[in-house]
Amino acid sequence: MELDKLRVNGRRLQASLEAMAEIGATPGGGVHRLALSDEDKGARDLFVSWLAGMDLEIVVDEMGNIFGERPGDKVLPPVMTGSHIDSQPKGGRFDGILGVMGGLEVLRTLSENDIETKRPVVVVNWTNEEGSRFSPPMVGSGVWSGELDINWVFDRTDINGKKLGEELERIGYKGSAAARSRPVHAYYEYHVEQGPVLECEGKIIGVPKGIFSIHWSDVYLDGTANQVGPTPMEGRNDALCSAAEMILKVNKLPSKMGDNMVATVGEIQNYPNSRNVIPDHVHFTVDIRSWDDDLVSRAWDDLRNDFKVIASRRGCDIRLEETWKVNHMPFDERLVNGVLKTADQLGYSNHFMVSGAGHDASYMAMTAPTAMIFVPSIGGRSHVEVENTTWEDCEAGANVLLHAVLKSAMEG
Ligand code: HGY
Ligand code: MN
Ligand code: MN
Repeated sequence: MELDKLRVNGRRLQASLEAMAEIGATPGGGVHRLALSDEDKGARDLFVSWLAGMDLEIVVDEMGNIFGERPGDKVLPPVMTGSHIDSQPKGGRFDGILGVMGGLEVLRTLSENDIETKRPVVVVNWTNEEGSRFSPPMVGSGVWSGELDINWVFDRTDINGKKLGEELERIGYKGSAAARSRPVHAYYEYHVEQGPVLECEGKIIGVPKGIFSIHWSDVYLDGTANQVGPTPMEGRNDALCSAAEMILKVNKLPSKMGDNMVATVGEIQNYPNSRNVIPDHVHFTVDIRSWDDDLVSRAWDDLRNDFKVIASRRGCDIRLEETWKVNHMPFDERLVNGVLKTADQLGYSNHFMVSGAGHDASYMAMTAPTAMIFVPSIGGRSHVEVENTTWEDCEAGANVLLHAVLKSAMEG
């Protein structure tokens, strides 16, 4: 077959996504597939069984990253594509998994058409991209790219005190291969946009210039618990009221700092969480994002000072942890322009944009030329059970991925 006539099998891609959506399916139509959970294991096992059925070389590294390699000239660095199988607690049926299934569909299409590529082509599933159960996110690609220390990552615990490294062992995905980068000719990540831009623009393919800087921190407040009835309002050290004031400061931060910043408190625990006890311990998280790294750092410094003033005024002790930060990551111009051109050649409308969502591509771009391909999220929704993308758009994005990967895989 003429290479430019090659197309993916949209029905087969849909069937793969539907099969994966059953693993951890929630009553609300989403998925609950937290990193290193039994559901994550189930989806990993299914992915590996599909790879095994295609005579690919399968490697699982010590971080549980799963690679399926289709042969080419072993001397040449491969082209890699992939994303993540893990999901948010009440996540969507497309976030992450579309990029893993899209990569698998590309390999299936190349194999069934007996296309011999110069370079090997690798599909990858990165461990714990979401960072919801185990913070920080993107640890599989972070360790692989040399940016995160594997022992520090293994010691990260979930809310129940379970360690990441032990959970990886428990589900049988702590592989023997070193989780260390190798030369990669090009990395493409296919993903739902998770925002409203493509739908507003009426475009099918989004091509981000790169990914925002992301800063994660944890705030721990200690006050004084007491009986709510007899204790006067004056002089209370109410940890939850301190947190409430701080949370509103986070919400106001972007209008204060300007630019394209977003800032969110997504997680909070309140103890003892009893209606007739003044709260004495609160933990909450802060997520700050912008294209401008310095603005993000200044925003955190600003916030940290405000938090200390509030805690002192309310007589609470405060402990601040800067948990994780990744700088903004511009993608490879040649690859980005190649994806835009491929979308044009395939007849798909396309839009040059930026990604406010984090992806493993942030770390991959530190080790290899990298680009991403987005397709629209209906209603701009993601990280929710109603996350949705049309099958036609899924197929369109996979066709762009196919030809972007193929072009790079044929380069000498
Ligand atoms: O946080 C993010 O943007 C990604 O979903 N981990
Ligand atoms: Mn994702
Ligand atoms: Mn996500």
